[in-house]
Amino acid sequence: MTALQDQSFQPSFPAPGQPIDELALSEIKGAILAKLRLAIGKDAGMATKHDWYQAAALALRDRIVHRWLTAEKRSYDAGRKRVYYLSLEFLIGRLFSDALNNMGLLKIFEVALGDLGVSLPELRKCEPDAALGNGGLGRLAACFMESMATLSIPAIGYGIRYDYGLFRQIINQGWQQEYPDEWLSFGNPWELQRPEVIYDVNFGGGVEHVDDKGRDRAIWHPGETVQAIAYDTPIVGWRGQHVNALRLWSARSPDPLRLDAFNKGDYVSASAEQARAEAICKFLYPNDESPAGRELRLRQEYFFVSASLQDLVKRHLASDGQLRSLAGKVAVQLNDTHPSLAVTELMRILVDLHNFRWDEAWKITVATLSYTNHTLLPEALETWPVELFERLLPRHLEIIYRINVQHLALAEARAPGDIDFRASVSLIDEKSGRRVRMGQLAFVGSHRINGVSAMHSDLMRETVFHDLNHLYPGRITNKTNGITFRRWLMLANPKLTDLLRETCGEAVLDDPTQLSLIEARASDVAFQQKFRSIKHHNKTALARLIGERLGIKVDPGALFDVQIKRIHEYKRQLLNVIETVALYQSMKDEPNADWVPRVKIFAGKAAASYKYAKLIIKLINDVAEVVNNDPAIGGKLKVAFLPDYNVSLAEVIIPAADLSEQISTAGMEASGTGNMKLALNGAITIGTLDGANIEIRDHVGAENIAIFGLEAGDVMIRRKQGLDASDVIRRSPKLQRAINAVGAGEFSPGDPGRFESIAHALRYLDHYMVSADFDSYYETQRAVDARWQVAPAWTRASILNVARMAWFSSDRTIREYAEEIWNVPVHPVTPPFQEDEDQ
Ligand code: T68
Repeated sequence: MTALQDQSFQPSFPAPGQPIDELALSEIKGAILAKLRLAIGKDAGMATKHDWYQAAALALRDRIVHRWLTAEKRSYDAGRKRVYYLSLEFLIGRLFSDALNNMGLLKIFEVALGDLGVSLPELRKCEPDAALGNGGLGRLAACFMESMATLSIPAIGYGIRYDYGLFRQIINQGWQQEYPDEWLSFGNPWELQRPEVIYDVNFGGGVEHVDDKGRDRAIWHPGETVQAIAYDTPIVGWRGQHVNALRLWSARSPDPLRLDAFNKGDYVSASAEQARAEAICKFLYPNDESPAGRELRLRQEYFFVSASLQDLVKRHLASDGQLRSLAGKVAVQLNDTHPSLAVTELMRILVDLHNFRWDEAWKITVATLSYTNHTLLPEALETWPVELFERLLPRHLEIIYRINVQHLALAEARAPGDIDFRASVSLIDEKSGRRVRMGQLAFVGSHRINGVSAMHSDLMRETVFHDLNHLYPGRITNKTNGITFRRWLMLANPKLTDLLRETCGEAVLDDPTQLSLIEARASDVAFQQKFRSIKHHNKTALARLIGERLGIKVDPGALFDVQIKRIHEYKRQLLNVIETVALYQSMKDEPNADWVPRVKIFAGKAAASYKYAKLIIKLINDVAEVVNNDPAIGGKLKVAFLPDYNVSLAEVIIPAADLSEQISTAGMEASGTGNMKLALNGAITIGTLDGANIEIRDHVGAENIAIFGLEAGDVMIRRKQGLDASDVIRRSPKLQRAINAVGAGEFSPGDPGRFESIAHALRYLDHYMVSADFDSYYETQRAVDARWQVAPAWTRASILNVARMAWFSSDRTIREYAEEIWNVPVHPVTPPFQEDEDQ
């Protein structure tokens, strides 16, 4: 066994300038070359960059797999409780650098590849950005996987291996266009196919009832079967001490080819079943905050829930022999309502397949499951027509009805005769056709339900889950989101990381609370100078990218104002662009005033069917076209919309940001996580009191964040008064002028009516409070300008943001889930290094 495969081998995380171990270096080089020849089938002389990337990734994977197998064995031998994270989305992005960094092999691979004549930064770009998620929800799942591995929690993430991830966004003449994301076309070196791990997943057919002494048992005779095959991707934790699997299911037909049809020359029908089965894992639904409302989506949900539960039950039976102990050995976390069918599927497994009495099965189910809610938007709360359920999942519908009987009896006991209360908590919505409510189902079937920020969890108790909270008091709890610092600080911002290591000591890599040590240096001129030059370096890289991709020249000395997230009305990119217009108009009025040079940077995708969001993208691009080319403002304002936002682009933008736009309508953003990534990298937040912004303010200090606008309570009151914004517009000449310019086509001279609908909404249908919040936002932006002009004060606030963000590490979040929901122990990382005590 080689040194690097040996389990006692301790990965090294060399500080800058520390020498490399020559023996390990030559071994890595040998491993990469061997992969190139034996796994890729190429010689160094003929290998493409992509071949080198694959070879290096495979060499790294070998080292991870050794640790993975050891970790698996260790946790089984110890009979440890396992966590299963069920999510239809994992927005993992690229894994190469992440895995290298966590294994402590980043430096040595860089040198090894350099010696072989290839550059690591170049190879990194060969890896497609795995976009198996829409936005925050999917990225959170990816951060959680990394933190669970870091904390040595035995866990599996279950999801779907989509052939095509989130669409690729192209901006054509300012409009968004969607193209398929072919992320698997060059193969995927990280995954291991498990042809032997295969489960039948059934749909349709009918149900036969068994008279079995009141056990409610049934036999389901399905009409269709699809097979789920496992693909495992190892997720390595910090310092490589523990590795977990991300297990993604691919669908195929048990009968891939009907030979009779094929032999008759009917090739289409011969593989029709295969096509129908494969459709399940073909696409990630490009929906953010609104359910697809399509049968295929429900098929996806049941497909992955059923395969995952079969898999975890089998594993549990193999180690424990009986299901009675399930909740003691297994915790299943439902990431939003998409896996809610786990409630009914686990009941079906226990009652129909393992002969449990209903009540005992129910206790086990509730004790095993817990559910995370990510949104309060009524249009995003998933429901499915009863008729569709009847056709696709007849037994599950019966189970839902049976759960509902018991549940409504409890409601009746709690509020006798209160029909409205019963209707509000029922699993079936009787108002708009009969529909199954997935949020209610997940709530009733879980022992804990959590929101993702303090405010969001409070609003859950007060609004959508008010009545359910009354019925099951104490179930709702809060787990404020977090982000993995390994990716969002160490990897994205290596220069800042070096400065932090130098200032706080090596322990900062393991324990983010050490970041607070830079507080003492926040006003230190020399430290500020270093800090600023790192930001400038990152901004220069982003400016280069903006130049390359958009042909727009931006000055790295300008204030980089960043809004990067899904395009949605409630996130209010529109507020930002209207303020841009107003600022532009003011600059034109007084071209010689002392304007702070600003670059407004936008990136984000709109759901393909979300017309209004796509129009907002067009408006941003039309405003950019005019502003960027107007010599009258002397380049003081630039607008850049970077296309195809993804994890890799975020890794470049975030370290370069000065100002972080977190400007959602108060009460509408459940948490946000981009807000945390940007603040951790020293951006100052301009934001509303919404989601986790509130907790960010509490941590960084009110003087180091720019808060503006209506609060959630104000928004509710104002909405009740009506959505007409004429009053605020009348009082705000700047707003009036900006809306008029947009509405009259000043930014769309070739199509003057293009943005009339936007102007109309701003005037009369201000549901998202864009007009209502405009003045407050505009003034706060000018206060930001004033602060920017005092560089030491700005830098101090920026440093204090970094120093005080430790709490937003996803390690903290996962520790809370582990202790308060899953009841599993965590094992913090044990650093291999010893601080030199003589120093
Ligand atoms: C986000 N939700 C929240 N949803 O908007 C954000 N929705 O505030 C929060 O920080 C984040 O979750 C993590 O908790 C989403 O990203 C979706 O992507 C989504 C996908 C499918 C259907 C509905």
